Amino acid sequence: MAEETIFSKIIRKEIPADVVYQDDLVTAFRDINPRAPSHVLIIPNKLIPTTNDVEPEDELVMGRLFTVAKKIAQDEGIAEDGYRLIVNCNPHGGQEVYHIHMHLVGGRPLGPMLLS
Ligand code: DGP
Repeated sequence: MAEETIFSKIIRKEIPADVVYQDDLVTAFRDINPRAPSHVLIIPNKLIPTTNDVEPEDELVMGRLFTVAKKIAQDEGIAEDGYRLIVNCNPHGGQEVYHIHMHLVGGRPLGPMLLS
């Protein structure tokens, strides 16, 4: 059994977060340490620790991350200019919280993707 993270508490509204969207499958809230004017994390309500743990039965929820990212980008007014979606995996990917999350980052030119 995977261990819950602070994100499970955010989903259940047990700790405060700036939640911008929630439905039966996913929750989206503003990153506590924003790297750009818009920085939202979109997560499955179900605990999936990393992309290595995604199973075929998760395809619906993983697809929902993208349709919600599209909606939030529109709501934030950054869809036209563009933005970046990032999913980090494990230590080499820079993952800090082991509840899979998609970063939606935008609101300024982000430059080329960093590999360092
Ligand atoms: P990653 O490195 O991909 O695992 O990113 C984790 C992100 O989660 C990081 O940008 C900061 C954010 N974060 C961590 N703890 C909290 C929290 O308690 N609340 C919110 N809103 N964001 C958090």
